[in-house]
Amino acid sequence: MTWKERSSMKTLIKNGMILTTENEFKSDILIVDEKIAAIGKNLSEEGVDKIIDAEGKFVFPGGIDQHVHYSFVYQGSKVRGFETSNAPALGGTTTVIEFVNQVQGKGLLESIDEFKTKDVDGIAMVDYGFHIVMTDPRPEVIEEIPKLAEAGYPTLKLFMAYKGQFFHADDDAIIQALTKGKEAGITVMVHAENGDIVDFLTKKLIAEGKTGTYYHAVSRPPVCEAEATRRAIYLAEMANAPIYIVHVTCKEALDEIRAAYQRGQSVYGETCAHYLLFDESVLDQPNFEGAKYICSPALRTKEHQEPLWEALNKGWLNAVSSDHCGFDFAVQKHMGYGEGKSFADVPNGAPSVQNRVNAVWTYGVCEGKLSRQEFVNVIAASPARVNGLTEKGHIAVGYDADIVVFDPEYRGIMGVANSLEGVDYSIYEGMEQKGRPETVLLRGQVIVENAEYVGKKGQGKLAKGKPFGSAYDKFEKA
Ligand code: DUC
Ligand code: ZN
Ligand code: ZN
Repeated sequence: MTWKERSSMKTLIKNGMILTTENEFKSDILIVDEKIAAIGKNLSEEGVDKIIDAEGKFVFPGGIDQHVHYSFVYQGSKVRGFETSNAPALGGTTTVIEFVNQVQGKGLLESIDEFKTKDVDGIAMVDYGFHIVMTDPRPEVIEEIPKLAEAGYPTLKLFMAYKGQFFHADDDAIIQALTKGKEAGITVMVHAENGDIVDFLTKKLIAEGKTGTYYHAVSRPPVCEAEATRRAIYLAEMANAPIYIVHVTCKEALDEIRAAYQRGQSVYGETCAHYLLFDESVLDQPNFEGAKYICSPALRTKEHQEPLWEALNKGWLNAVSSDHCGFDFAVQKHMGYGEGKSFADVPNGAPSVQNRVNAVWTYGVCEGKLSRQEFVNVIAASPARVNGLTEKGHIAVGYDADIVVFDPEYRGIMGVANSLEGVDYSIYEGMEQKGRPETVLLRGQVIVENAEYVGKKGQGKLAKGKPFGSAYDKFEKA
């Protein structure tokens, strides 16, 4: 074998039903090294190193989870990090985008670089990108915003909630980020909850002795999300910039997004699998077990779920993310349960990165709420476009060979026993799962085989995003 032959690895996926956002068709896929090289029927097996039989299987682009927290710290407690990023791989997600908090006193890129060097390089098992969370909007930091685009990080997030925490952002910071960001095609994202309302209601509930986990939902009702969503939309209109609302949960916020969308404004959002599948009743459990479902925004009543599915169908929301945040239940209970403690002391977050794709398939596609094309759109294609990942999220020649071969016949039960998330519980415990990723390829390399993770630590690479992602489609590009 010559050096040239050895240096190129060929894999053939045969006879799978390929899913795209537009259609589905039975075909073979030839992968050469990291890229999809050909798609067609009866592709030649000559010189092929590995053949994957996908007869009877669906083949779709590796999931892109644009909303994960592997670095989140709350009152000194830290989530599980990238050492557990084999969990998304097993669940059919090949790229995650992490929210990195800007360290106070440091720059935006400096904060990302520090986290990347210390906690991601040599560890990540799927590809990754970063959204910086601006926490310290000094003039020189605002000036730095366009540099994010050059570095391959074309998004920036602000937390309208969490009053009193260092990462809370006021309207001034949002206006400045929108105005500066649009110069360079940076998409500004917001966690839209009115921090003052949450603060006011939390204090009131605690003074009334209402400290149990259910009151988390009472402390941050839909109106507090709707108000912040509306405000963010108007701030974006004033700045003539697009805006992206993360984890939309309720009808009232959707009303604001839909109205803006219909006015022609560039407003998009995502929801998360848990808002589609769970309602606030799970917060009301004995032994503080409801803490497992304390995430923000809070879970809502059931009546909000159908409008969220509808919004995904209509394109007012264009992604289903996980908002993965892996705090142990033991930590949540320790922090929030007992004398002088309350729901407000519980670190917020739901571990959910592994089950996102399976949950949307089982409870979306199999229940007739999403077509298979919409499924591909919300779990991979649209997040790729929003984040400028122009070589991911689609099965076509020239794209990264991030591919899931999915067995639709599998039946199983989700839960912590099958989880690689490294957390001591699963919000999906005991729920039925229909179908599963049988083989997963990351840039042409098999990282899941026979539904077992077989990849290597450090195999994940930085996936740089291009500026002017799809939230800018209605704008003239600079
Ligand atoms: N919400 C959560 O539930 N966890 C992390 C951060 C957030 O906004
Ligand atoms: Zn958030
Ligand atoms: Zn989040």
